[in-house]
Amino acid sequence: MITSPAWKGRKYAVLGLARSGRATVVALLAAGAQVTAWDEKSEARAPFEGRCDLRDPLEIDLTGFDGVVVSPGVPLNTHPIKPHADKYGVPVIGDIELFAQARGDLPPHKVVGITGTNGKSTTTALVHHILKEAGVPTTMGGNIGLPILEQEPLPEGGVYVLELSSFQIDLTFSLDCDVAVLLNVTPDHLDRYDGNFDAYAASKSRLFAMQTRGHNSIARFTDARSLGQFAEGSIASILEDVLANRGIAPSEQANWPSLQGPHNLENAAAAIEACDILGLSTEQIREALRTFPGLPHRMERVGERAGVLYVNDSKATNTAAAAPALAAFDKIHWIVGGRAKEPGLGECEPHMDRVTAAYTIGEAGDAFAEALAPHCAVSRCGTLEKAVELASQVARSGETVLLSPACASFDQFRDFEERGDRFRTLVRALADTGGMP
Ligand code: UMA
Repeated sequence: MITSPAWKGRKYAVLGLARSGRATVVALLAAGAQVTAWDEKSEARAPFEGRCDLRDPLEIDLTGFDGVVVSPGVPLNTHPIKPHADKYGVPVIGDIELFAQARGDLPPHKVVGITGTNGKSTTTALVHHILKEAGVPTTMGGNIGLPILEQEPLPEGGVYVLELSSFQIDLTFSLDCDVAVLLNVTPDHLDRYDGNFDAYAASKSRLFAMQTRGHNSIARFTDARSLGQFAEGSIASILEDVLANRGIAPSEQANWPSLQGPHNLENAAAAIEACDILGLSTEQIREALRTFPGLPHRMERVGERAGVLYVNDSKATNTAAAAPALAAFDKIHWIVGGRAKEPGLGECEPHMDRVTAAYTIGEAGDAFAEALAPHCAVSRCGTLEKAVELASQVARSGETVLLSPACASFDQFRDFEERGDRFRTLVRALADTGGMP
């Protein structure tokens, strides 16, 4: 666990007791802080019965509190906690800010922070993989895997690789990344920014604003320009220039099985640059690009049944993220829908010639069905269960059943991971009845 003596005797309220909130309470209690914790769900509160004061921070006088630690899933734009804390002058922070505060007590280390609308998880996992293969002590966290405070501190010389969502950056104020990466910014999560794309982009660019002079930033030229450039005094790298500058030819991508598609060339370029800055050799980087195993829920080949390939791309939570999966396969039976982030087919539209049939699910199912009707056969399925069942009956040998929903999962699932896990289970159940290997 990562904790800090600086929290001893301080008072914190923690709102939200899912993964990040739970880890936060445990780390604060271990440091000797006084904690008031709350989650609207009683089952989330239950593990803390008798361990800390369980009261809703909205209902209490926050005088004397040092911070309200809010989970990234709590919508800051609409939730009354922010104005309530403001009334008492108490900062609203997240677990990444607590990590930033704890850094001074950790053995000397570096932090790579990676944000962007799409590609964050792949790039984070890839940087982590390259470092690990090169023998550097490393761990990854943030918007991926275990919450960062739940992890063991790294020994001296370690590198923390953090995937950071805009929700997490909004709750972070002093994270000075040694290397900060902004992969891209396209419309996403706009419900959390009152429909304002500039506010969402500004949230992402704060990762650079928090850096001190001499630290490194990496972004695409267009995003860096539109976001008001890099932090003053940072050492800036433009993503478009990386491959030429670092001696790795774009044609080498053919040797990286889990990094196919143009979007992954950009993700790889960001990882190459970050690892180069951290002092790794081109040979170390090149070797690890070859052995990167890829991520679950990201164009994950779940199996084959009767010659039909089943692919779990549940991580595609907007149309820009789903488009590369559509571009990667032919004769697709596309399972799409959930909670829409934007109207229409967006960046998926140019790939409609690859879709044989579509199976719509979730809140946005009907809207997708209408948008898709001119392009392919559409079945309004409502649920993932129905969609998998129907697609498995219709798809023929050589075709692909692809879950790449282009939507958030929150209308029907806890998160995209639960959605992808359910898909995998459903596909495996088909195997039990139909002989999938
Ligand atoms: N809650 C309240 N009151 C409210 C609203 C919520 O009590 O008004 C409670 C909920 O009941 C819930 C908790 O607050 O128990 C919210 O938790 P959470 O949704 O933040 O869930 P965590 O398990 O803590 O997961 C968070 C990130 N979730 C989100 O950003 C939505 C995880 O990112 C992250 O991996 C985890 O912290 C560990 O650090 C997931 C995600 O879906 C992968 N991210 C989004 C994405 O990638 O698109 C941003």
